[in-house]
Amino acid sequence: MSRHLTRMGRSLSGRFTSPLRSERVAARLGTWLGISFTVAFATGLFSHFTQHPPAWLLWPSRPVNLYRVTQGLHVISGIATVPLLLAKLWTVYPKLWQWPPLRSAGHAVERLFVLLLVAGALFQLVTGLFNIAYLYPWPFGFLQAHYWTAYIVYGALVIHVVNEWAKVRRHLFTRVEEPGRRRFLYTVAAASGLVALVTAGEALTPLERLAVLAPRDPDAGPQGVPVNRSAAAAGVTEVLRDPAYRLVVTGAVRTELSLSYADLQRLPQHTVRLPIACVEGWSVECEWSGVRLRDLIGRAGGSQEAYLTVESLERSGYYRTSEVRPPHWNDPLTLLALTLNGRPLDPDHGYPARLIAPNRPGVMQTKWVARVRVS
Ligand SMILES: Nc1nc2c(c(=O)[nH]1)N[C@H]1C(S)=C(S)[C@@H](COP(=O)(O)O)O[C@H]1N2
Ligand SMILES: [Mo]
Repeated sequence: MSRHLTRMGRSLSGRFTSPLRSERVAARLGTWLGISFTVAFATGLFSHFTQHPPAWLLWPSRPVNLYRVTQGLHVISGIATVPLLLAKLWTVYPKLWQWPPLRSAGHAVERLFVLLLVAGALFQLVTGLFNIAYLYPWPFGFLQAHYWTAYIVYGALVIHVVNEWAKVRRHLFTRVEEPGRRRFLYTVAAASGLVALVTAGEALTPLERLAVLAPRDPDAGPQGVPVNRSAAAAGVTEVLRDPAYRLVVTGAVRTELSLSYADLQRLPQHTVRLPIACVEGWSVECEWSGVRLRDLIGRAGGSQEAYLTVESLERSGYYRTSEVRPPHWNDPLTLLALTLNGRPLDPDHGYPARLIAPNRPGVMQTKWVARVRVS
């Protein structure tokens, strides 16, 4: 019986033999994947802790473009991983038909981790791609699922690398001699580079024309800047027309402020160049002008160590408020902006006033600001 099964297993795996498959090819692809996953994991953690910092963490407001760069890298490395992972799976999947499937307890555990790694990696790529396309065809929250799965995948990856290290080391610095295999590797690398390049355009303005895969054209939208959530989608079109608009600074202050749009325009105005860097990967640098947030808090008499909550006119929605900690709001570049590229903000960009601060994800650049709470 067992001999029969062994023969069946062998003939199954025999069916998948291709001269392009070899340990050396698999080791090469595995190394590239190790790099792309490490970049995605590190930049993903960076993005997570930027958006959900523990209470004590004061991340800096400089370099101005840091978040723009790391989040661009996150999306680019994720996309570059797709061809690599498909090629790697194609190279090693005859091993999945290995017989007997479990040789020992150790072998069973090893295979369980490989299963976790493959399933988790596919899950990360699929959810990530759907997210940057703004599609959410699933019942779970993207953020939590993508965040926690990252630990599982990276943990399983580390275990896999430890298990395979002897093999990888043997092959890493040896040339792939066979021309067919070399061509296969070049093709995979080129596919990976190509998808990375056509995505990079949404984050890097000089490559913009190549951004054929990007769901957001960096030029499209009112005032030449893309919009994720329009005024209509946020349900604020009515309130924006309200002449009774006031910007209120309240909470732990000496004097509460209540400023009309005209009052805001009469305060000292400053102009800065700062990017909007969306977590979904697109980014654009724009020119903003308006009132420094630190001037407002100074007028209200708030402490320099205060934490601020910026609140939108938007009634509900995940991004109607954001927290601004001292390094960010004390930075002279941080504005409550009234204009974008030389014109009053379009309603879709946050008229009457929006937050714009350096080294900060787009989701935390709150639009339609009506209140700043000091605590
Ligand atoms: N009140 C509010 N502000 C918001 C959002 C939102 O949904 N509500 N979306 C954020 C996101 S995800 C991004 S990327 C930026 C985009 O700014 P823009 O539309 O001016 O390009 O606004 C941010 N500010
Ligand atoms: Mo965003």
